[in-house]
Amino acid sequence: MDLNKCLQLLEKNDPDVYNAIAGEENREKKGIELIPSENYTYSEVFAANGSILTNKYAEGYPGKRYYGGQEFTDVVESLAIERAKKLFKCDHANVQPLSGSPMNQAVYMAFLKPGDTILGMDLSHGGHLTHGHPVSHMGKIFNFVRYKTIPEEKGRIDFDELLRIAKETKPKIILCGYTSYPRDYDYANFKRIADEVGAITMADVAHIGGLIAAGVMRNPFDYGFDIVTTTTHKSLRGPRGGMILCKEKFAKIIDKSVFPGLQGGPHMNTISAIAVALGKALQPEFKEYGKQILKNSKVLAETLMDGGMKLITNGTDNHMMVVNTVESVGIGGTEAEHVLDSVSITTNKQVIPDDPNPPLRPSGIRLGTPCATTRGMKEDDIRKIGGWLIEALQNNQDESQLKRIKNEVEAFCQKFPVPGL
Ligand code: DSN
Repeated sequence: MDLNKCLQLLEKNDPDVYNAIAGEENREKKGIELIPSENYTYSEVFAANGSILTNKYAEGYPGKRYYGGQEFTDVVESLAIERAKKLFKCDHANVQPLSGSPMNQAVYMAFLKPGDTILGMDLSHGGHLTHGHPVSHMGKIFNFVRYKTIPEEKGRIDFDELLRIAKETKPKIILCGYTSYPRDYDYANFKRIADEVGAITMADVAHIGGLIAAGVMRNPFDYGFDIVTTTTHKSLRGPRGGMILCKEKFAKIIDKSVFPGLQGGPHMNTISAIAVALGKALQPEFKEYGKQILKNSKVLAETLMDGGMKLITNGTDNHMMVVNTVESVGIGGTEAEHVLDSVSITTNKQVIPDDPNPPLRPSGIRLGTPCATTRGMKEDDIRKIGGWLIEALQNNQDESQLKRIKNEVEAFCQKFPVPGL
């Protein structure tokens, strides 16, 4: 396969699609991505993801497929499984979920009947749509009961209250995990409460999978967790996909729930690319990468707070932070996202705990450092980015200031090539 030749053919035969892809490449190069769930993947991942494995049906699992011709698909899926088990120190890995939502859905369907109860984090406090928001199908099928954090106390979770709720509602699963929570979890306390009420423990570490793999954040399996789910394209830097990791006693029920329960043919090109990314995550450099993400995140949080920005929970222990833009500069998250887009800093609008405003017009933005770190940016670079971000938000009506900041951001970004291209 010659990927350059493939691109040349695309340019010639479908210029509309080619030009959109080229436009995105240029956008990713010229500005700075601060969306905490994104990353720049590796050249080798592009090669595997765009490979001939796209052609292959492989329903089933290595050694037990429903189609012939599986000698190579079995190799890549087994590699992905073995690497995932080693990285996350677990008994079993299912690498077939197409992405984050189906991966969580497959876990719920494995253990619960419609109407059963799951205890999960409130969306506005950092939980994910699949953790029980009413707009998600999951919220319609299962009875989600939500717990909250105490933002003023560094996002602490009140475990006495959690135990009270768990005793009252008798959940089958106690779920911790998040999409916009800037702290780490106290897995030991979740496990203690789950044991007390006889619930399964599940951690959705989609955002911090790479940081756990790098050994710089806590691993739920070290605290006896039953099930861990993670996406593969965030801090793990792989292709877009999901994984369910679990104890051996749940291996069969999880595999059955993914296929044939929820999905058909696995995307073998993606699975081969997951194997590649996990191979990279096993290298010593990945540990350094994880450490640098956290250092950069701390520095960004400090720079923003020193510049008068109000951060939810007053800081961060992971790769992300949430800024209350209404309190900081008097504009909502949607407007802040647009202002920052106009200076080539990409962020995403974000609800804050118990946000009085709706998700499309929320009170904050969410930021993170995996992308900047992948591009080789270190603490001093992050301070500059934080400075531009504050300046842009504070001068959000001043076209000439915004133009100057955009020029400075784009000139700065040229010094940091996007890996993988
Ligand atoms: N969209 C992901 C995120 O940005 O956190 C979660 O689904």
